[in-house]
Amino acid sequence: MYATRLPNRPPTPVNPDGHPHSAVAEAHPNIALVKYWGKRDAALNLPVVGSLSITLDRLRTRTRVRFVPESGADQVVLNGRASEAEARRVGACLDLLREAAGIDWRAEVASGNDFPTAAGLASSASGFAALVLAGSAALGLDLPPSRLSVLARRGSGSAARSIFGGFVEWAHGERADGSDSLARPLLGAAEWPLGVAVAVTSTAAKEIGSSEGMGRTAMTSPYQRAWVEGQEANLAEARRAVLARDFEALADISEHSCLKMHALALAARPGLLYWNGASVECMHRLRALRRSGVPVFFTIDAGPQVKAVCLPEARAAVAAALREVRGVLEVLECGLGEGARLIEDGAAADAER
Ligand code: 2P0
Repeated sequence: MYATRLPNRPPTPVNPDGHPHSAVAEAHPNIALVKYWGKRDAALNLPVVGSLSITLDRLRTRTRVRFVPESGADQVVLNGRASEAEARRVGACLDLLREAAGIDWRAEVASGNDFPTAAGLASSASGFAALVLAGSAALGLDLPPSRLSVLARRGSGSAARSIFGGFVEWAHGERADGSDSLARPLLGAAEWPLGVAVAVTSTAAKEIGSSEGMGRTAMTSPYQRAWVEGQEANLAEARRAVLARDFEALADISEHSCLKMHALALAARPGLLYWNGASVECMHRLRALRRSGVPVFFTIDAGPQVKAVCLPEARAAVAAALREVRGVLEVLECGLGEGARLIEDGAAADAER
């Protein structure tokens, strides 16, 4: 099993200068039910629309951040391999923490996922949520979750939501500096413990990343304005469904938001086609299940994996049905989980794998 879970507070400083220099955090991916697609500021990762998500339990990223009193480039090891491209993105996010702490030390970051990276399973969401929590604790910064959400957003938009567990809403915010574009928890995981079955239909990295896809969509899709104009009403509908624990209502609005996001992206030039044949077969299978009375709906992000969300008692049957679909490689079963948290440093060796 994993390490003992600690409350969400910085560890006791071990050095006389007031910070421990090293900390480990873990976080889970989240899946949007009302989608984020489009940025009002690409540099600050400010979205044009709010979004609403669920944080998963089983899939997780574990990240160790260690600051060393030297100048030079940050080192980032991701799933056991050094990555210069990630080092730049991670370093830019850590700069925000270094600035807050008044320190210019370089960082050594080791991060591991227990699920396929870059295959539409939101590894950047769990990754940047774990990074800012571990990094801030390593510097002895006692930041509230709301501030961590803003910082995680700078690394990857959807990471703002993985700071929290259960049902989460991320506001687009109004301010130019992004200080009001952060996530907040709506309902705890234990208060409506839905099940999720993720049908993996490809393990290849996607061809067009989300940032590029969003930019192309905003520039060329004729449906961009309708997408932005409809979002507030969709969010209100989903929020109501969550707070009333109304599964049918949540199913309707979630499938609508998913298909609308894909319609928007399909209409870009060139069109963004994130599905493969198995993705489409999975949607048909899940619709048939729902028609037969099984409480389940689908959602799909910027990749070919299909996420089936269901009442917990239906999860085994939903997963079994997805495993029968030709082209499904694997089905990952999860529930709803907690937000990002610190774990004991000594017990976290597998962040270094
Ligand atoms: C979402 N997606 O709401 C949407 C739906 C994919 C489809 O957030 O550029 O990796 O880092 O802000 O967060 C994936 O995009 O993009 C995503 P950046 P991110 O979950």
